[in-house]
Formats: sequence, C-alpha cells, structure tokens
Amino acid sequence: MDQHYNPQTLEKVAQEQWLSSNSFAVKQDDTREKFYCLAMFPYPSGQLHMGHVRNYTIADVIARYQRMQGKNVLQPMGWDAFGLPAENAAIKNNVPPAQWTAQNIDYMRTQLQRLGFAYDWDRELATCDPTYYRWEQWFFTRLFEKGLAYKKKAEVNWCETDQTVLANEQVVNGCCWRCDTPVERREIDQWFIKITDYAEQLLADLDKLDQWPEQVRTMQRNWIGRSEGVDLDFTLADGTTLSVYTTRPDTLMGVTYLAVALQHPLARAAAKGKPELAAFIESQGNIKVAEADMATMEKVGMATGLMATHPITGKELPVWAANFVLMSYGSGAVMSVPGHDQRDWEFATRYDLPIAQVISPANDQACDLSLGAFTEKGVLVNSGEFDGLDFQQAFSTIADRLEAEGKGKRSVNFRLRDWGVSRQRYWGAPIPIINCDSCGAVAVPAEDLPVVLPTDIKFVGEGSPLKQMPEFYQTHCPRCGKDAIRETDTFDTFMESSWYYARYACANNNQTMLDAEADYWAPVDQYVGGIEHAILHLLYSRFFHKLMRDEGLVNSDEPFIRLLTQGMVLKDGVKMSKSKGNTVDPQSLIDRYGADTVRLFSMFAAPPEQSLEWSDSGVEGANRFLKRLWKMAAIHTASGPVLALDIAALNDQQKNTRRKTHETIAKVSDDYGRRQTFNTAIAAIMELCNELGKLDNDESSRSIIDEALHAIVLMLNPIVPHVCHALWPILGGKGDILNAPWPRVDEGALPRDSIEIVVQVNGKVRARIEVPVDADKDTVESLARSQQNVGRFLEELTVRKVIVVPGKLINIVAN
Ligand code: HQ5
Ligand code: ZN
Repeated sequence: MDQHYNPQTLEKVAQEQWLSSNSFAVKQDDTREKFYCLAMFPYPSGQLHMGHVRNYTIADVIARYQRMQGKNVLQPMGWDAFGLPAENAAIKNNVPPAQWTAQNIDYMRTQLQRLGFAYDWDRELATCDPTYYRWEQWFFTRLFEKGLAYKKKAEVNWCETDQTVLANEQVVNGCCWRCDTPVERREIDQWFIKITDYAEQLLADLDKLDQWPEQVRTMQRNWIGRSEGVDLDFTLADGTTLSVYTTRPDTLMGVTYLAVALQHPLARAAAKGKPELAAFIESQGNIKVAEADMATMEKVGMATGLMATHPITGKELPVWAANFVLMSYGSGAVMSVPGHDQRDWEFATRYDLPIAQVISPANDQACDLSLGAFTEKGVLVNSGEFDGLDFQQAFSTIADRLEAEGKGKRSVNFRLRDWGVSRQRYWGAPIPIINCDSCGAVAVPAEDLPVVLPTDIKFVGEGSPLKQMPEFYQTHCPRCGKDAIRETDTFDTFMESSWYYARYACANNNQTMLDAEADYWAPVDQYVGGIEHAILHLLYSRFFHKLMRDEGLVNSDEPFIRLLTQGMVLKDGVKMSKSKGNTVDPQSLIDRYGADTVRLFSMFAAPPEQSLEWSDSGVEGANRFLKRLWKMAAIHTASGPVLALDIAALNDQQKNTRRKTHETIAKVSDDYGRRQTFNTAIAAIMELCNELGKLDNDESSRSIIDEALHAIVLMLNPIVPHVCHALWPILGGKGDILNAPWPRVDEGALPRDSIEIVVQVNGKVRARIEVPVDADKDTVESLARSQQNVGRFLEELTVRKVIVVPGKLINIVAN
C-alpha cells in the first residue's frame, strides 16, 4: 500500500468506479425498506457556494449511512432552473437565459460529481425542461377546472426594479426579497391558487410533523394565522349593513367609530357627494405603501359623513375612511376600539375621537389610556349587562347574543391569503391559459401541452419578450375557435419547486405526471435544506402534496417526514456572500486538499443545525486527520496478516481498547441515526484512533487494531467515502464498501470489570470510586466510607441510611 495519502488520485478512482457502475441508480424493490433522502435542489447560479457544499454533504452522509443500514436509498439531484437570476444575467451578458442556465448546470454538475455525492443521475431533472413543466401546466389546468385556480384583479406587491409581482412571502421588511427595492402596490390581473381552502388542513397536519424542527412548525402556524372571532353587522342609515370581523368581541361596548378601506365601496360612494373626501382618497391612492409597512406608517383618514348603529347599544357611530384598513383583508372594514387597540388609539388620538375603557386589567397591570391602548385581556367594565365577565365568558355571551338577534356569527379566520402565482417575467413556465373575448379564460387542452417557452429570444426594452412576440401569444380559442390571446405571464418558480421531490421518482415518464413509482418513494424520509424556506417553499410543497393527493396522484398527506434545516456558513462571524466579498471557493479547496477534506471539515466544524464558522486551520486539521488515518492503515497492513481475535488472551489495556471500539460504534450509530450530530461522531472516532495509537505491536494488539480499523473505515465512509473506498479492500474488507453493513456493537465487549461511581454525603458529591461491577451493597459502602474526604464529612454524624444506585452512585444520609 502507498505510504502517502494521495486524495486527488484515489478520489478519481472512486468516482470513476461509481460513475461507470452507476452505483447510485436505484429502482423499486419491495424486499427492502425504502429510504428517500433529499437536499433542496439548487438554483443553477453559476458555481457551488460553501453553503451548498454543507447542505449537500449532510444529505449525502445520511443517504450513505442509510444504505449501510441495508435500505433501498434514493438520493436524486436536479435544477431549480427558472427565475430572475437567469433573466437578469441574460440581459447583462447578452446570452439567452436558456443558454446561460445550461452552461451553469453543466459546470455545477461536474462540481457535485467532484464532491462524490451519491446521486442517482438517471433521475436528474431541470425545471426549465418542457418535459418537466408540461406536467405542472397540466396540473394547473386540472386545478383551474376544479375551481382551485382563478384569475382576479388584485392589488399586488410590485417590484419596480424586477418589473414583477411578488408573493407576500417574497416581501421582506417591505422590500423585494431579491433586490431589496421597496415594494409598491398595484392593481393587476393575477392568477391565484386557493391555498386558503387548505388552511385548516395545513395547520392541523403540522401536529403530525413531529420530526420537523419546532421552529419551522411555529413559523408556519403563525403564517397561517388561524383566529377565532365574530363577524358582526352594523346597520347604516339606509338600512344596509356594514360587516366587520373581530377577534375581540369582548370589547364590543368600547367601539367608538368604524373604519373602512379607502377602496371600500362605501367610501367610494360617500366620496361622490363629498369632494374633499374624493380628493383625499385620490391623493392617498397615489402613495404606495408596502403591506409590511402598514403597521408603522402614519395613520390618516377622513370621516365619510355616514353613521352606523351599534348592534347592542343602538348608539350612532361615525364611519371613517382610513389608510390602515386593507381592502384585501376580511371585509375591508373594522370596528375601532381605541381603548384596547393601539392602531385605533393612534387614529382616535390624531382625530380627537372618543376613547372608552371597557376592559380593566385582571391583575395589577398598569392601564392609563392617556398613554396608549390597554391591549391585554381582562375583565369587562363600562359594558352594562356584561360587566364583570372575563374574556372567555364575554366572548361567548356576546357572540350568543349577536347570533340570537341575527346580527352576527362566530367565525374562524386565517391570515393566510391565496397564493398569487403569476409573474410578468419571461424565464418561467408559461401559464397554460388562453383568453378569449367570448369564452373568457380557457385552459389549454391536455393534448396541446406543453405550452413551450420560446428560447430563441432577444431582450428589447422593458418587461418580458413574450409580450412582444405575436407568434407566441396570437392563437385560437380551444373552445370556440375564434382568435384569442395566450397568457404571457409565467409561473412563480415556487410552483416548480413544490412538486419536484415527487417527480424524481418517475423523472423519465413522459406519459403521466406521477406514477406508481412516485407513490413507492414518496414521502421523502429525510429532507435537508435552509431555514430560509421555512414558510415559502415548505408550505407550498405541503399544499401541493395535498393537491396531488386529492387528484389521486399520491397516497400520503405530507411530503417530508423528517426535516433538517442546516445552519449558515459564516466567515468572521458574518454570512458568506458575494456582496460581502468574504466567500471561500469550494473548488479551490477541492483542488488543494481533495473532496474528502472539504466534506470532513464541513461535517466536523459544527452540528448541522448551527452555523458553521469558516476556519482555514479547521480545514488543515481535517486534512491532517485523513493523512494520519491513512498512515495508521499503512503501518498496520505492513506487518502482514492478523491472527483471529483471542479474547481470553487480552490484557487490561487491550480489553479497554476493545471496549472503546464498541462503545464508539454505539455512540456513533446514535449520533448518525437519532441525534444527527455528525461532529460528535467524528470526535469519538478521532478519540478511538488516539487509543489505538497507544497499543503495542504484539499479535493481540494487532487483532484489536484490525477490528477497530474496520469499524472506523465503515463509520467514516458516509463522510469521507473516497478514502474509505480505497482503504476498505486494503484492510481486507469484502465487496464494495458502499454496500457493506454498518458495524455492529459486540455487547460482550462492553461490560467493564470495574466501574466508577459517585459517592455522596447527604446528596453532595464527595468522592468518586472504582468498584467491581458485581460488588454488593456492603462492599460499595465500606469502600465509600474508607475515602478520606467522605470520612471527613461523616465526622461526628450518625449514618441513618445508605442508598446505592448500582453502577451510578452511593448516597450516605447522616445527621
Ligand atoms: C446554503 C448558501 C446557499 C445555499 N432552489 C431553491 C434554493 O434555495 C430551493 C428550492 C427547494 C426552493 C442551501 C440553501 C438550500 C440549498 C440550495 N444554501 N447557503 N436554491 N449560501 O441554490 O445553505 O439553504 O439557493 O437548502 O443550499 O440553495 S439555492
Ligand atoms: Zn372562445
């Protein structure tokens, strides 16, 4: 065996073998347990980032570990290929997006292969391929026919820089999630998918996801935002009613005015007879405020002149038009309780509207309505017959009363809005709809799919080139045959990423979207990806999975059983990013140290869910360890064959080392499988290597080293598969290590002759002693009392009781 660790050579040999024997191609096999391991697929942005390397190494380690557990493991890879970056790069560099994307995919694929990831490349897919998006188009037409996809004019988040609409989820602190431009609001025709129909299920099923981080489940719960409240009606002078929704019916007696959105029909109607109101609405309409900024913006409004009747007191209340009420939320009107809602308080203070206290603090909380609203729950006051009720009692009493009088109804509301999927951009899947003057929006028939995105295009001027291509958009109505216009908007790229995990299972089936194989592999057993997708992608794909289930395409309720969200890769404490100029190019590290060192460093430097601080010395340390492992194997194999292990012949040091081997196997197995803390697994293996170094070179020691080295190579294989691929046959391992079974703990090696236990006096630790594992209570007690420090604490005391917990502690109770 070569005395020197030569990663470049040995990694090439391993990778060539994996590729030529297609080692990671899998098919359905009902004799074995399946395991579907998936990492979030990348945008083909150009080259791999260290964050990708970390993400994909974690998933690869899990996939290879599960394969060694004897499972039928699928780990696919593909490309989230549509989207703005390709379009922007195309404009900047004057290359068509399709070409730019294809080049990036080709380069990034070589990088992934150079890292030795165990992917079934036969299933590779790119979402910009018509063989992929045709099924997404088909599925959308099914949703359209079921009424789950619809078009409406909607006020949307608009990014002026990217010239596109953004989903609520894509607005971060009032700015575009991609380019940070402050988001404006515009009215425009949009396609929506009814995720709100699934709000209740999406919320309830979160409880089943007990192998997801609690943080992600909480974020989704808050995003869905279920609330219980009451819809109630205020009557207007003309006999019509104004409906509002409130989660605080207990504050009903504190309503001092009503507020409607500026776009509310009531405000519009009132403006006809009131020029100053018309002017006010007009002027406010030109101010574009992002939804996210609504909470902090200046709250302005004007009285409409209309009066409404309070449903219980019969009092007349003024109706105001106010900029903080959103037409797109609820009924576009709210009941204002300035005493107990801060927003209403600010508005009332500004316009000198009455502020009434109807809730009094339940304990000694401060409540001074001249300083601000009291927003906690409490006990009702100044509420007539309802005085003295607490929140729950007031909620049900007032709701009952309104329901009995036909003035209101209990109702459940969600914060979640329908998912707007139209994008006014070119590089996306065309929305498969034809707009006909006579028939309206008509779905493209299945036999005419896919609607292929033209790729031979030029960018001239602003916006999507599709909108300047009559050869694309001029068509005929599939229903009546008249001239009609094809939709030129494309889908949000989150559409593609919502179902790719299922398509991998039958990536090459051109007859149908998903087949029986998809049902065999789904759901994903382990998903690995960034926390940034906690509400966007991870909610949409849960929604899509349920839509696909209801279309009869899959039989499960959830797409991802276990979720691991890895932490960020930092340098000098901040996120590595191009804009900060602090990136480390994984390629140069691979060229210098080899893939195994890069993989080992990224798994050793931190537990997967925490952020990983970049360290050059850490990389060198990882490389040194691999060199040392190599040398140990070289020295060991240089002395020729090893005798069969003769346990009876072992001395204490040898027994201890053998015990350490099996304790390490037990710990590492738990770290890999249950805890997913790969860093502590690696540390335990390193410790074992240190122990081996202390042994002599006699026959018994060599047998123990041999046993340990086999286990070490097997346990390191998921993390550093190339060097293990090379070492395995050298150590006499049988077959390809990829398929070797995970090492087993020899329980017989575990028990010790003696064990350390803690000695307590009155519950306080005073000593530690070694006792024979089979020692009886008296032996343990006398050994304990003979300790100097124990005797000292027992001086002048009488022993009342002695408690022995075998293998752990002895507690002497005395006074
Ligand atoms: C990371 C980095 C960069 C990336 N295509 C989408 C995407 O995020 C995923 C879809 C399923 C919606 C991680 C990131 C994600 C994976 C791919 N990553 N640090 N693509 N600097 O290319 O950790 O969290 O941006 O899990 O790599 O990232 S991506
Ligand atoms: Zn028609």
